Amino acid sequence: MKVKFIKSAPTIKEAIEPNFTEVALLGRSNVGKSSFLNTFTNQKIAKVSSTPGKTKLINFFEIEDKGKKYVLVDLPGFGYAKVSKSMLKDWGKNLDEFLKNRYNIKLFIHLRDARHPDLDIDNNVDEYLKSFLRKDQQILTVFTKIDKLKQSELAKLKQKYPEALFVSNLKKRGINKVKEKINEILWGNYENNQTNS
Ligand SMILES: Nc1nc2c(ncn2[C@@H]2O[C@H](COP(=O)(O)OP(=O)(O)OP(=O)(O)O)[C@@H](O)[C@H]2O)c(=O)[nH]1
Ligand SMILES: [Mg+2]
Repeated sequence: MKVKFIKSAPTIKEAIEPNFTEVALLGRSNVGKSSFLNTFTNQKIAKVSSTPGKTKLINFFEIEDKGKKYVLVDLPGFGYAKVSKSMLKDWGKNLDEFLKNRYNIKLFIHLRDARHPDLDIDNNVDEYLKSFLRKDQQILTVFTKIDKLKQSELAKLKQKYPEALFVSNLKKRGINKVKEKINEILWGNYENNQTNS
């Protein structure tokens, strides 16, 4: 996998041109989004910190995996510690418009903390995304910090969320499955892709 940092945009207005298929990465602040980016890209590309709410910019990365390119959009973490009903309030109207109108986003990756799988704020985000999800878009839930769970707890979580993926950024577990899943969602199988292009 090749990774190229493209840009940090302080606001949506400074987003890059929507020329590539995009994968939007979102999650509650402190969920391990920056850590995930680092393990995913195998580079120290994002700052990891113990002070939540560090990442305020929208970061664009060009990913080349198995000869295909997509752009990973790292969105600011939302709502640390406080549960808010409205994503609008937390994230700002601009981000709301961006998420709804950015037609080249084909996949939303929603990171959730395996230790706190049922937070209102995450459920709200899920509902929010589903409220405008188009037919050509998907949501992939990825639980982080699975190294903090007992085997039995992890088994339970997997049972409850059969569609989700499970990673440990710390132990570098489950990351390849996420890559494979992204490729599968974006490009389907090779034959399909050939006939479409
Ligand atoms: N045990 C464990 N800790 C993790 C994992 N991923 C991240 N952490 C820790 O969780 C804390 C937050 O990680 P970050 O990657 O900075 O989280 P973030 O979501 O980018 O946070 P903000 O940018 O501050 O919103 C750090 O102390 C990380 O070391 C994981 O898979 N397992
Ligand atoms: Mg971060």
